[in-house]
Amino acid sequence: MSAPPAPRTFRIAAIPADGVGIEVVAAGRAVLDALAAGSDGAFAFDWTELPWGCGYYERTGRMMDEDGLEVLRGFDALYFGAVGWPSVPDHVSLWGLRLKICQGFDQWANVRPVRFHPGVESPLRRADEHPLDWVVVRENSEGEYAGLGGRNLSARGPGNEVALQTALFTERGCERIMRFAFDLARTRAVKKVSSVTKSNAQQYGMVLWDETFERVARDYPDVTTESVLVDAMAAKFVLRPEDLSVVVASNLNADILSDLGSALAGSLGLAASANLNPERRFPSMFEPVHGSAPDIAGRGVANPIGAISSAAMMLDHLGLPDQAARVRAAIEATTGAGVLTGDIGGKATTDEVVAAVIENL
Ligand code: GGG
Repeated sequence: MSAPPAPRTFRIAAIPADGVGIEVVAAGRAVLDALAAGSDGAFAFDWTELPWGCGYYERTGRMMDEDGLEVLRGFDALYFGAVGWPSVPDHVSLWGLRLKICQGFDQWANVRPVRFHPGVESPLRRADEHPLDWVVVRENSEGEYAGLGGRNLSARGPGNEVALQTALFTERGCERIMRFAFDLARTRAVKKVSSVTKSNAQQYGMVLWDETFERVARDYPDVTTESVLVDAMAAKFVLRPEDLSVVVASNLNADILSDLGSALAGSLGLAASANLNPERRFPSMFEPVHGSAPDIAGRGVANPIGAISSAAMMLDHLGLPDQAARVRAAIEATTGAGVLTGDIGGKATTDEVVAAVIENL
């Protein structure tokens, strides 16, 4: 008789942070724990919850501990909620936590699938006629979010301040995210990569982006390509989404387009995201695309699907693709049965959606 497989325990740092982040991370954890409980001991999650976020900032003057990256470094993955609260300036909270982790751990590929769920009405008229499913691949380490620039008032006097916000495009940064997008496209039914540019107006960084895309594309002759201006791509998301498979874009452009994509799928509350360090030198971080939603925080009505789908992406990353597929199927069964939160036209609470997903596992 062969010995049973050794149990695999994954050490996960949970960082719920702010607002609905607290509710949706609890939701995702409940689903993953239910999955582990049903695995006959094959795998388990060892959670460490960290209290960082805007409340922590109000108490300590820091969004996370000074040695926060050292604390996180040894984990198998990070499970993040949402950052931002009206008491703390948004640029302080974002740079003090989420961007500090993404950039500190070189999580240079941000993968944001746009998925359409059964039972969820899309504002796109043609969503019922075409199977729609595409992925936004966001450059997550430089571009418009390089944090370069400064403000200067010097002798100009009040009302005359100047500010520089400089975008950084490196050939290496462009190339690695584009190769990632092409490799991803090769795993999909439609082998196509759409590059989002603005090189007509941004003649330095975006021209380097375009030239790198053309060069990288030559190594993937089996993958169809197109290069589309960001304004035209916004229109295409609405008018011709069936033409999309993998969309690769710079940090800011992809941030905007992925929100548009999830809104077209029905709600931002549905959208999942993985901040990957593909070389696995550092832990990767999984989080819903949505923010902290102070208007509904603490009421138990936040949509947990984005956070649970992000947990499914984490399962893929941890080498549990069958379990990830089970979670995705349970989500589809839940929305298909009409168990929906208010943002997608239903009346269910966060807990009711979580219970239905667990029931459907
Ligand atoms: N869970 C995602 C989140 O907390 N987002 C907050 C935010 O403002 N993000 C801006 C960005 O991702 O660029």
